[in-house]
Amino acid sequence: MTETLHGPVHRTRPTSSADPFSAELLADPHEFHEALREAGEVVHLERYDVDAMGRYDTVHAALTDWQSFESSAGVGISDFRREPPWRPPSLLLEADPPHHDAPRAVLQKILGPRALRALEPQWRADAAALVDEVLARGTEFDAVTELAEAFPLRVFPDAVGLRQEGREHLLPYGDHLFNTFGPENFLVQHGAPSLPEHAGWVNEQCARDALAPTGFGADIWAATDRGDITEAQAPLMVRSLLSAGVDTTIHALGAILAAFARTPEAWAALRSNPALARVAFDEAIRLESPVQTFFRTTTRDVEIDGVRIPEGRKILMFLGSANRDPRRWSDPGRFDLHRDPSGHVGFGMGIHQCVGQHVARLEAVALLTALAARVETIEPAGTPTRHLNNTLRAWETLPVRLTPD
Ligand code: HEM
Ligand code: OVM
Repeated sequence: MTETLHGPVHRTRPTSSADPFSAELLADPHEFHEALREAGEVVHLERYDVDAMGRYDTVHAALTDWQSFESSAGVGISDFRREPPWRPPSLLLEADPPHHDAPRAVLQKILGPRALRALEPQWRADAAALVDEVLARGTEFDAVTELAEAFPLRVFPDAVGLRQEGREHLLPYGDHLFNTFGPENFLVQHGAPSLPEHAGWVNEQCARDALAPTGFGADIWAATDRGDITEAQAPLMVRSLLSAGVDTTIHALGAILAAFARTPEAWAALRSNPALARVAFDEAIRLESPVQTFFRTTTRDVEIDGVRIPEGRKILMFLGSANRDPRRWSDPGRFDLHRDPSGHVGFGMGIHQCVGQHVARLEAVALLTALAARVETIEPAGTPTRHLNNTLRAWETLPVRLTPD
């Protein structure tokens, strides 16, 4: 803040009339993000009367300060203090300490790197089998359906312990959920009629006796036997896996495959050094930010760069903009396997940082390693099309041509 002889200077924040949830800006947000970052640390969005952050430092600082920027009033545009949430709030995503602590500790252990080591050999074998099957059918196809969707759907529902019947509900449920973090626009209206059937199935799968005796779901229920969480908490925690664990990884894989298809030198680098798969995953998350935005709510008056934000305001944080802020990243629009993408906020930051990121990373590394072992080149075979979502950045179709070796 600027000090003068007369005391602190209070600026009025810049404003924007743009609608970040319009079809136009969802399809192509980058110019808007740049304008947002250039306008200032905090920008008022007139259309929704919320405040927005697009710079890396500001977003990072707010994500880390959970005491001032809470999640329990909802991390979508809806303010749970004023309107009832459409589903019982998540015990992770939509909770603050101390309520957040126990569910977080339990899930963190179940989804942690040590626990996942047991799954790794099977997931690598599944990835190799999928790549073989896909290549046996042909070398030109839609990478969204054949790879980005097919692989997570092959491994994740089994890892949770879901039954076979009804798995087709997972993707539309997640897609609608991520839409509901935004305003009640065309996307929410389009998905609303079929929500009850998807949500009904998802909620039924959270019961102890609906889940296989082993898997992430059973692990959550086992934590109730130890008294780490209550029996009332377990189903909502299983719901978190089914809410956050499918669409996110599908769109992350889409982002990775699209990045490689348009950056042949990166594919060549991965081929000669498959250990680059991990950095490729995080670089693609930084570049594309499959989860573009989340809100917070101020718990007190906060002052940022001389601008006062009152208590109880909804703040829209643009993770995707922070991840391409030239103040933090050099040549931010470039997919570069030789940069260090760590510190990106594509998984958030602080106490809510994605608890499923090791699952997502393992899926991506398994699939990329299997592809790199069998495929010499990957190139675009047509114009990819976007799938619009109020929160997610996604491909609808991604036509590719592969050259197997
Ligand atoms: C939290 C992104 C995969 C479960 C988050 C957050 C982000 C995120 C940005 C922070 C939300 C916030 O700060 O308000 C992603 C991306 C993924 C991914 C980009 C894929 C590449 C997964 C998977 C799972 C999962 C596979 C489950 C297996 C969760 C849960 C939370 C969370 C439960 C809430 C954690 C908390 O509030 O403590 N994720 N996620 N995510 N993620 Fe992920
Ligand atoms: C949850 C949840 C739902 C959507 C996203 C998310 C990205 C978590 O129900 O806990 O994290």
